[in-house]
Amino acid sequence: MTQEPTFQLPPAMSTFAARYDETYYFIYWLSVLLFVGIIGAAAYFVWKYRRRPGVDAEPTGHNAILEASWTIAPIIILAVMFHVGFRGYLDMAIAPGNALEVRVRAWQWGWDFEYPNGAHSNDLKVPVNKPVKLIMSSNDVIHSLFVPAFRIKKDVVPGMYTTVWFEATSTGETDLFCAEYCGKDHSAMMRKVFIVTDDEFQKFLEESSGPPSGMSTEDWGKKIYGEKCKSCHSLDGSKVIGPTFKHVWGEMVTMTNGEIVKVDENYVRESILDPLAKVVAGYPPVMPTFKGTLGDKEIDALIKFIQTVK
Ligand code: HEC
Ligand SMILES: [Cu+2]
Repeated sequence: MTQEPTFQLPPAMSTFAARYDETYYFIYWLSVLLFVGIIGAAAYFVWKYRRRPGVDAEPTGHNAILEASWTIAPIIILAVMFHVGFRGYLDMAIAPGNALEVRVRAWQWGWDFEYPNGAHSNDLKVPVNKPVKLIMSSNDVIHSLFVPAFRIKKDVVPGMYTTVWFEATSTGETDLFCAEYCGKDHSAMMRKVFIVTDDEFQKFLEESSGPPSGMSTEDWGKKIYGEKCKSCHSLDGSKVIGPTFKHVWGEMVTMTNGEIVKVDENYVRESILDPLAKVVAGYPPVMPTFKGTLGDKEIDALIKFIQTVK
């Protein structure tokens, strides 16, 4: 659920927000209390011990219990503040292992978000109720990714990677800023974050993927092969972990259960999405499924490419 913004804080749309806001208000109200207490006491003493005719100043003694308590009490309060802050910092620093990884590029002046299937976007799109880890770098100067509603902010630095993670708790949209003054159009680095359901997110991935501009479908298939399949499938006839792709298109292949299958669109597609449905005789059933990592367009490109491996 979106928590409405308050006078001081933006809407709360991530799992971090509740604890973050509690810590903020704890420190805030403590500061108010100390301000009122200290200034109030000072004002009262200024009035009480004002100079009056006939009253002489006397040396004030000293009070060991009072002095010890105003030393020890702040130490305890500061230790509590440190503890709460440090725990929150650790939780925010380390993303859960199952987090969706999105690569972030910042430059003067814009953002690019790249998703696991190679899709790109200029606004950040994420699924609701799922941890998302941003792996960020910059092409030029230092920028900083800031999403107030998620309570996250992290510098984006050239020549290194920084990471930050969050889990959105409600669908909707919110703002993303650059929070590090980075030149003339720094303020133009404002983008949207769209938080959508898992289904909508998968649909977005499918739709926004496709070959990089200027690349043919076939070459794109070859590129995906190089990234995802090459370690197990050769192009030159040699047996690696899985069968070679050389001449495989149109072949009749024997499965472990004796079934003979023709290598066509449907078979390749099934092999990619559900590798255990048909296992080639003589090979271990070790191929991972690419369901969720490869969309229809990628699978079509791979098929196009496999057809050409002669
Ligand atoms: C970890 C190794 C591994 C990876 C990575 C892998 N595969 Fe496989 N693949 C295998 C093995 C082993 C088999 C044979 C057993 C089987 O059918 O499951 C196989 C079988 C196949 C088959 C059936 C081949 C035939 O001769 O009948 C196809 C098609 C296929 N893989 C496509 C792909 C594509 C496309 C990718 C990349 C997106 C890929 N594989 C990634 C290990 C892998
Ligand atoms: Cu910037």
